[in-house]
Amino acid sequence: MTTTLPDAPGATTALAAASAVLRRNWGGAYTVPATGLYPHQWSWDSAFIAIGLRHLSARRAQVELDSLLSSQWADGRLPQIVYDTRRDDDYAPSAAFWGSADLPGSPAVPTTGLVQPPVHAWAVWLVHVQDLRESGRRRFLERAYPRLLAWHRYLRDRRAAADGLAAVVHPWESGTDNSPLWDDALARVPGVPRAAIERPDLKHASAGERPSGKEYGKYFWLAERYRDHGCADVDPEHPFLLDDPTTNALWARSELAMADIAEALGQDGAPHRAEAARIVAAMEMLWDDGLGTYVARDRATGALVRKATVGGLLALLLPDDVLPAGRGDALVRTVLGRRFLDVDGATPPIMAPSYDACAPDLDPALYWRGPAWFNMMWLLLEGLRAHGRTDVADRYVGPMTDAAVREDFPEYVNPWTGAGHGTRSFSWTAALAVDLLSRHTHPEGADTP
Ligand code: 9WN
Repeated sequence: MTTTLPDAPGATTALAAASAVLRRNWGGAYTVPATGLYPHQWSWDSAFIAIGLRHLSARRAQVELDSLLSSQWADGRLPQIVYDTRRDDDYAPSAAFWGSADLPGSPAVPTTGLVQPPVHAWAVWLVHVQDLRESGRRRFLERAYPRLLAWHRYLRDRRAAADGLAAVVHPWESGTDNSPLWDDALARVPGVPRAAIERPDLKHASAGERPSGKEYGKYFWLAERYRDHGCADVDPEHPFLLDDPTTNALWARSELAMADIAEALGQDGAPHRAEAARIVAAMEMLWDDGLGTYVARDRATGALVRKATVGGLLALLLPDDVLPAGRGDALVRTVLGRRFLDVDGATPPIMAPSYDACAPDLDPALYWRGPAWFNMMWLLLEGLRAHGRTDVADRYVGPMTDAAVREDFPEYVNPWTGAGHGTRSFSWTAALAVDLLSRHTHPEGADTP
């Protein structure tokens, strides 16, 4: 791969295009992921969006996170979706499906009862350090910290088993909805919900790029089951309960950010660092030495789901002094190896596929079963940098941001060609392009070796 960091003039054009997407998708208090396909606020989207927005307006980035944090449930959970009821016919399941107002402890705004991966504390920290003055002036950390504490407490008290790992109760909670990690567990889930299955998503992305009708039946059935048990995390027979590597790695990374936040507020960061170490130690149960990655575990059977997915690599975001000895190197080897970036291969991808490139059932256009996603690639690049591989990370910034702009900020891309799939003008693609272009542009307009 010869392309390296983008040059300054190219970056200026790309930044303008990405900023325009974020402006169009901004609704006054938050940014929708996409105006057609995803017309509400999504939890981990807002965190990634804020990471990009901080370069354009620290205030807007704070407002983005504030609005999500203010939709917190009494038990601390941050909801997967905060609904704009004016658009309730445009996405399914709708606010009417969840009826959150009838559920104990729900916030004043309509939301789902599910959650998404906890990347928020890290996003809050990155937004804070971007503009200390604006953060201080608006008391951003003071407001965010207690809410983040409650959020992490929810994960520990309501989602973690005695062994310390947090489980997801629905594939949507992993953020990697139709990942092959969930196939075997979903096989146990009935596929005929009581509610009619609406698919407004298919107006905005082709059926071959979205989860199937069969999967949607199971998604709705599971959501109904969780809702009908009050979203209370007390259903002993809930048929989908898996320890997710994405959720747990981001939880650990966010605990390190919580330590920074606590210390910036004059409080003790040590309990958060201990919590990160505790989560990482628990994640040993998910380590698959053969694949060189973390995998999922099905709580119903206790079995590991031995499939390599991009989410299994995110522990790379944790520094060597938190990871077990040699683990950082092992993860770097897997990221650069033939299952993902295949740096020594004949046709290396421009971005890491979401699923093992060596798996015969990889589909480069189908959602979380092969395409490359910008948030995951951004996380991998951060992880490579955290492990001293800035040289490698730099090589991907140009190709990745080029693909983002050329394809009109697609939701996901073919990892090898960069061809866009899913919806376009997708907010986190634009936001993370803003972040990469703002931080890693080559000032002279020449290639970096
Ligand atoms: C369900 C909003 C979300 C992302 C997820 C992505 C997709 C939703 C869907 O879009 O999921 O949450 O309807 O497919 O998988 O990661 O947060 O962008």
